[in-house]
Amino acid sequence: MGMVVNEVSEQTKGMAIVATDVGQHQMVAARYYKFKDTNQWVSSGGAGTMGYGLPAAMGAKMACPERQTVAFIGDGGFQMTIQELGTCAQWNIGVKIILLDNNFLGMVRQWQQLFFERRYSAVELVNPNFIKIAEGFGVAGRHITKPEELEEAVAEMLAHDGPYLLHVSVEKEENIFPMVPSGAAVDEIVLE
Ligand SMILES: Cc1ncc(C[n+]2csc(CCOP(=O)(O)OP(=O)(O)O)c2C)c(N)n1
Ligand SMILES: [Mg+2]
Repeated sequence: MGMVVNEVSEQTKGMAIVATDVGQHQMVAARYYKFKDTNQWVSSGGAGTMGYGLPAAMGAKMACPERQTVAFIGDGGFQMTIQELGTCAQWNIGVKIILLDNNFLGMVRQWQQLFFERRYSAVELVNPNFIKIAEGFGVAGRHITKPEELEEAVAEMLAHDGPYLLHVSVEKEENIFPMVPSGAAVDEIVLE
């Protein structure tokens, strides 16, 4: 995930408006995007409203149509407002969606792994074909699975005129740190 955010950061020179959904990808985006300006970060923070990422990115793009606007979204939260792809197509809202797909409700899986001895419950996702869904709504896109494809795929996405879905299959059980365990104080932060 970090590699993907880093590539987008490099190719947008740290100047894109960055929206996120909620979960591991949100923390990864916060860590690895090298922000160069103010008012670039559109995220629900600790409020944790899954489904926020895509509509938030659309609003930002409509307010600043001349700015490159990217949205980092997880495979779980994307499915909460995926129908907004139709709005993107209808009004040609040129948001660039980077779907970081780990086949899990990753943030919850991480907690179950670290604090409940990997007793996974209701965190594995059986996902639809996201590119076909985008196609159905009239939104262009591409699915990549290998690091070698990343640089060119990000360039293609950024050069595309109009909304675009870049579906990236990532490591399924990657963890993101630092994190503060539930009920713990900030000085009990877990670094790795
Ligand atoms: C509407 C809503 N339901 C449930 C949650 C609890 N929650 C926080 S992160 C998360 C998992 C998100 O999974 P995904 O969108 O795939 O992102 P990932 O963590 O895998 O990057 C869940 C279920 C939430 N924040 N909001
Ligand atoms: Mg996920």
